[in-house]
This record gives sequence, C-alpha cells and structure tokens, in this order.
Amino acid sequence: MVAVNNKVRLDIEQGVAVISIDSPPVNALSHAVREGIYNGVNQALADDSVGGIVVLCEGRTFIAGADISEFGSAPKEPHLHTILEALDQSTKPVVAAIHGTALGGGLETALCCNYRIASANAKFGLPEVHLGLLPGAGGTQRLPRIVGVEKALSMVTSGAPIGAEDALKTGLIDLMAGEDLRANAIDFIRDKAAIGGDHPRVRDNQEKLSSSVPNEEIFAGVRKMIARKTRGFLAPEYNIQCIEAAVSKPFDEGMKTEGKLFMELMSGAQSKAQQYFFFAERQASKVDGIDKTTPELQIAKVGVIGGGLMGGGIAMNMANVGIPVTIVETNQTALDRGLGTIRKNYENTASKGRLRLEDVETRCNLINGALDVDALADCDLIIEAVFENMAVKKDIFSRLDVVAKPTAILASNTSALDLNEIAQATSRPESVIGLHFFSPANVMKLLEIVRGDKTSDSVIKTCMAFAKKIKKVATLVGVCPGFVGNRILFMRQHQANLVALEGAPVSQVDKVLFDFGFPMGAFQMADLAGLDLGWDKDNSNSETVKDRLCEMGRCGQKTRSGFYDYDDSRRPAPSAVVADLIADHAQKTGVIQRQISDQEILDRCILPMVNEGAKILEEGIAMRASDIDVVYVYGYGWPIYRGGPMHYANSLGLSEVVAKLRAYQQQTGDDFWEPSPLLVSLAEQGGQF
Ligand code: 3H9
Repeated sequence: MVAVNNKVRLDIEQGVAVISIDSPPVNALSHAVREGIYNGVNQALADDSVGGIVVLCEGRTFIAGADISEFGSAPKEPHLHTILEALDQSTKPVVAAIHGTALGGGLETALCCNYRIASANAKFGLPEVHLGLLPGAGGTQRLPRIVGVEKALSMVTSGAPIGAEDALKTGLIDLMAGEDLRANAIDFIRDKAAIGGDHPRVRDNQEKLSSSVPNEEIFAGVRKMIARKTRGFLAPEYNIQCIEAAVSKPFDEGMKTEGKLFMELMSGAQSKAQQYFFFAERQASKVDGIDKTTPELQIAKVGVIGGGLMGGGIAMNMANVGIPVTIVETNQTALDRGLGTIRKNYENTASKGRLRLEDVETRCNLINGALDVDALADCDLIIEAVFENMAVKKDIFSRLDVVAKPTAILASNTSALDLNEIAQATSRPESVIGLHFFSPANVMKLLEIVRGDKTSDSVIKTCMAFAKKIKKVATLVGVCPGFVGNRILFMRQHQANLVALEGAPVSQVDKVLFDFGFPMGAFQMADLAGLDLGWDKDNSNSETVKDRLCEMGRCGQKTRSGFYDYDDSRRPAPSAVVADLIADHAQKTGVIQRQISDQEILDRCILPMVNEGAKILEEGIAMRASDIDVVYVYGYGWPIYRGGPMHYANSLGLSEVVAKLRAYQQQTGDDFWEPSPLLVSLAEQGGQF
C-alpha cells in the first residue's frame, strides 16, 4: 500500500492498481484529492505489475463533484482537466467503482474511465445547473455520447440524478455490482486487462448523438418545456448550448465551447449567488450555542390541530415520510373535508405518475382524524394550525397543557403572533416552539422555526433535526411580529402600496417585481393570499385601499376580483375600477400622483427589505444574514440567482444601499427610510453582511 497523499491511497492487488479517495464528507475534488488521483494514476501507469486501474471512494459516497469551497480562489495544478486527460488517455484500462452519488466533476471523472460499475443504490447526476454552472470538465460532451441527447439534456437542465437501474439501461454504467463493489471492480478490470485490445472511450462514441427524433426538435422541445421554470436563469440555456455543440461539433471543438461557456457562467453574478446559497442553505441547519450532548427527543407520532389548507398540508409532510399523524378538527364536516382534500391531493399526484397508487393508500392510512384534543395524548409533537387569533391559540395551548404527555413538543404554526404569549398559556413554556410552515405546506421547502424566550435547547435541536426528516430547510429565528419572513415582507408591501398610491399602476409594480425574478408581484400575491386576511369587516372604515376593496367584496382571487380582475382560470387582468379607486384614495389622502420609474419601484420595494433584514440581525432575531436569504429564497420566491436580500445588498455594495436609503428618506421625508445602524456601520467599514 502506498499513501499517495493524505486523501488518496494506492493499493496494488492482483495486478490491479486501486486508487481510493478518502476525503470526507463527500470526497469533493479538492486540490489534495486531484493531486492524489493524478499521482496515483501516473504511478499505476509506470508500474509494470499493473494491468488495470480501479478508481473508488471510501466513506459515504463516490466523488460528489468539484470542491465548491475552492471556487473563487486561484486554481492550482493539477487541474481537473489534467487528471481527466490522464484517465482518458490511460494506456491501461480504468474502471470507476461507484457507490453513493457520482455528481458533477465526480461523474465527469467516471466518464473519463473506460468502464463504470456501481452499487445498486448509486446515483449519477450533473447538478451544476443548481450552482448556476454547467459541467465544465467534459460532462456536456461525454454524457450525450453515452446516454443519448434527450436524456443528457434532461439531466443537465434539471440537475436531477438518475438511479443505478436507469444508468444501466441507458449505458451509463457497464455493470451493477453485488455486495462487494471493490472486489467486483478488481475482478472486472483484471478480466478486461486480460482480454486486452482497445478499451472504449466515451469521447469516441458517436452513435448516440443522433436518434429517430431530429435533434433540432429535441432541443426546441426542451427549451419550451423548461422556459417557465427557468425564467431569468442563464445556466439552463448554456447547458443546452453545450449539448448542441456536442452534437454539431467534433469532440475537441465541443470541449472548447463548454470551456468558454463554463467560464462565462463561473465569472457571472448568478453563479456566485447560487454557490453562496449552496453553503447558506447548509449553514442554516447549524445552531450555535447548543451543547452537543443536548438530548434529541424521539418523534414517532404527530398531532395537528386544524384540518384546513395548512393543517392538511402539514399532516401530509408527516405521512410522506411514514410518520403517523392525527388531525383534530372541531366538527365532523370539517374533518371529512380536510381528510378528503388530502386524499384528493395524493390522488392528483398519482394521476400525474408521481406517486404509486399503493402509496396513496399507505399515506392516507397514516393520517387519522379526531374531534377532540384528547386524541393527541400519545403524540410526541403537536402542531397547532388554526387561524391567527391569539385568544383561540391560547385556549388550545392551555388544553394541550393538560392533555399532552410531559415530553411532548407543543408547536404553533403562527406566522406572526407572539409565541411567548402563546407559551405562557401553558405550564411548560420550555416545550413550546413555533413551526411556521409555508403554504402549501406539503410543497414549500421552508420551515421557520421560532425559538421562544423559554424554549429548551433540546426542543430546538429536536425540531431542527425533525425538519430535515420531513425534507424541509429550517431556519431558526427569534420572536418578533412576523418573525423574519413576514416582517420583511410587510416592508415590501408597505412600499408597494405607497408607490401605487403615488401613481404607479399595480400592474407596473408587479411587473417590476416579476422581472426581478419573483414568481409574482406584491399585488398578485396579496390577491392570492386574500385581501380580507386580517381585515375587520365590522369595523372597516375605508381607511386604506385594501379596506375599500374588501368593502366592495373584492377580496382577491377567491372572489375573482381584488387588485386585479380574474377570469375562471384565475388569470389576472388590470382593473379600471381599482385604478380609479386608488386615484380617488390618493386625492382624499392628499397624495399627488405622478409617473414612477421602474428603478424607483424596484428600489422602494427591495431596499426596505434589506434594511429590515439588517435590523433583524441587529436584534438577534436571525442568527446570520444568510439565514434571512434562505427564508427568502425558499419561503417567498426570491430568485436564487440573486442569492437572497442580504446577498443582493452585498452585491450592490452596502454604501450604495445606504446612499439610496438616505436619498429616499430625503425625497419622502419619511423616517421609514432611516438606515439601520448595523447597515451604516458595515457600509462605513467597507464590510458585508
Ligand atoms: C462541479 O463539479 C464543477 C465541474 O463540473 C467542473 C469543474 C471544472 N464541494 O449536502 P450535505 C459539503 S460543481 C464542497 O449536507 P447530504 C457540504 O457543504 C459541483 N463541499 O450532505 C456539507 O458541509 P458541512 C457539482 C461540499 O448527505 C457536507 O459536504 N456537485 C460539496 O445531504 C455535507 O453536505 C454538486 O453540486 C462540494 N461539491 O448530501 C454536489 N458537496 O457539513 C453538491 C457537499 O460543513 N453536493 N459538500 O455543512 C450535494 O448535492 C450534496 O452535498 C450530496 C450529499 C448529495 C453530495
């Protein structure tokens, strides 16, 4: 055995050189790993006793790609291309033995080997598109040569991995290994070496570059299919162009196209934002200050109070990962409706082929209904998901205090109310926490976990881990009105309302936000949520535009009219009635209407979000600026290619942000614009969030 370096080992066994990479957590292609592989290959080639080479990984996975943490620093030799060239040109046959996930540069490494064998649970993907990139080490040129154009396009544009069976079917792997991947790989390559002759290289395979469907049709079809989902993103289109180069140019020319487009993406703002976000997302799950020995509680059974849209969605999360859940409603009709909706949701998913029919039954069977909180006595976690009314919530929590077992976690799904006040309704505030799901709860990835003043570390630790289990991205936040997400959103909505009052048509405001990358603008979002949310019908006195719309029965999408008019398919159309109403309201409140530029709308909607984010950080409501970004990308549709509000502010430059806030403060005479002290001090020091 030779230790090539501290990440890579070379063993010569039965005439085979086994290059094993051992670089936790995911065997990413850091400089040391690259150097180790390169030297290992060269040593194996120079050793006359070696007939073939195996490349494999220790630990939980095959190479999961280039080391993203090294992006941005000066590249050091040997570059990935140098290693891949060495593998590609090897005079001895090479097999990649794959377990876990062969991703990005990892799969590209495997594609430069003559053969690939894999464990049955291995996965293969080129997920660079999620980092605003394309596979830059030959992946776009080799993948279509081995799995075909259509499959390659689907893999690079979605970034989604495929499983081993699929890989075997498409030819991506040559053999499915048995229990002992290593031994199988050694036997495999020894046999190949013994047979001798030329060993296949993916680069030489032209066969799969054409199929019965003309390539132009395939490319046009993919572009059309992904257009909506990838609006605003550069990387998906660049990936497609690389595959086009693969089919239209000789291999080496295609590689040049790939290299050029890769560098363009790598040096651009979108990829920087997406790389930043990759680490932001992983950082969000880490809570400083909680002792490692803090016990994590078992959550084997969950109760949900409220079987409406939110409660039902929350229950589905549990059933989706096999956790039994009991929904409590106040009457049988509501309960039946709630359970019926859940079944319908699952059946819809099954009808689209995304869920097996037997899974519909399994999941529905995991969800029970009850009409009394007594039924939740044996639950480990109880989530209250009733409407936002403090008195109702306090009443529920005082009843749960009596019913729930002593170790149970009592959670509220409140999106804005004071969690500490809710906790006071119990004799065990240390067991009370906020679990703020976003609607639809079975779809949206974000979970804002709200730590009350007295919430115990054990409850926090358990909920952070539980979030992962139910496949959510969690951020831990403190108590304040609206927590992180809604508190920041209030600022955007406040300014959106003002610019509309000052003369910008609501459709202009929404278009600016849509073009920025949000899935919809502020007014469409308000219409979707329902304008009567929090509106007090009995005491409404036409004080705001929203009051007046609700008084007219224009409560949003559900009444087919709100800020917009909606047709039966809920497509919005600008409303002359609303424009007149806003103009009238401006006149009554002494606001002079004017034309407002798109830039002013953007600044006035977005910069207050940044400023509020800074205040949230100052107050310690969020642990880190990047957590705020995670909340915004996963909870509010902030375009990931802009990183989130705090990353966006960094990319603008904080002194530029402060200057603009001050300019609007002067223009409007409104202290709303006063920059937060943290923002000012960071800007003065040339710092960043
Ligand atoms: C690329 O390859 C470019 C090439 O085409 C061209 C080059 C010229 N680098 O996600 P987890 C860390 S681009 C550095 O929590 P899981 C991660 O930060 C790359 N670090 O685990 C975390 O650290 P910490 C293409 C990485 O089990 C820890 O590993 N490849 C990398 O849920 C555990 O990660 C990708 O985009 C990396 N490449 O999921 C794959 N990957 O513990 C990206 C992970 O300190 N990775 N880390 O927070 C993944 O998708 C998932 O990490 C994986 C494991 C599925 C592998």
